[in-house]
Amino acid sequence: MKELATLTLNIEDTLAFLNLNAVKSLNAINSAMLDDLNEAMDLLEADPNVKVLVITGNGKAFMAGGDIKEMMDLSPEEADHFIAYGNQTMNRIMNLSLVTIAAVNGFALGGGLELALTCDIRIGTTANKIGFPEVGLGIIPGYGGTQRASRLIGIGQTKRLALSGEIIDGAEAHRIGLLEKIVEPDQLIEEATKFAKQIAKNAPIAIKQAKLSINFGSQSTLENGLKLEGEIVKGLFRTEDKYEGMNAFVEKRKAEFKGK
Ligand code: CO8
Repeated sequence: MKELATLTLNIEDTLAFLNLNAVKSLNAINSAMLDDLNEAMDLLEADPNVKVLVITGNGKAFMAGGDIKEMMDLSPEEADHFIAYGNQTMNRIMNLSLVTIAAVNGFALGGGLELALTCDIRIGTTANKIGFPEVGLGIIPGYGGTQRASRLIGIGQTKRLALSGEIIDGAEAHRIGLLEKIVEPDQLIEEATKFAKQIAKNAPIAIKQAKLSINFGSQSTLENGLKLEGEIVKGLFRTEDKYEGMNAFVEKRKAEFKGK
């Protein structure tokens, strides 16, 4: 277990659990947390055994957004740095080669929703309060929210949230596709862990390549996306895991993947 000022990172074999731990400020994201997120990613990238990362928040919030107390006195120049550093960190999380699951507890507002949007999968709860309240503070989502939300739930629902500051509950977030799964609050970590294990038991290279193909496709033309998918699937036919997976099916046994 690695304990940093604003979060803890716990690696358990193929799974890792990152708990935001700035409970007094409802895990509001500031420069210190950005530093810690980057340090956590350094550790994760150095451990090739980890297949799935679950991110959650300690206390009653996943994250209540950017740290308003840090942002309020920033000059426009200082804000430039805060915005660039935040975006660089969010992009780094999105492009991690391991699979990321946001186990969204309680509030996920502003930057908190933006962090959840960098993850591959969002599991929420019936007790969630989710939204983009930034326009009420005189700004807009600045850690990729307007772009990533539009790609996930469409322009209309993104405008609904980002222009009004409306806070929606977990059921509504699930209905519009902002959460892929929804459970009761006391089942959140159990469900996220179960799903993480389900992902981690699959062929490691295939998991990574599926993520890459989907992420690339969401930012490119259909033609280019299909081209990349074709290259990837051809490449996977050269892996040992492809032989193992298909042989195991025919031999009616459990596949033993090696990530080769
Ligand atoms: N920043 C700093 N401190 C916060 C934040 C925050 N975003 N949210 C909560 N806190 C603090 C409170 O100030 C309070 O501290 P204290 O005890 O010292 O007064 C403590 O956390 C507990 O909060 P509350 O007492 O308010 O708890 P409640 O349960 O009454 O309310 C809410 C919970 C509804 C979540 C409420 O705290 C709230 O509305 N928070 C702000 C939500 C918000 O507006 N988020 C968007 C922030 S902007 C943003 O996310 C942009 C990110 C990227 C920006 C990049 C461009 C610069």
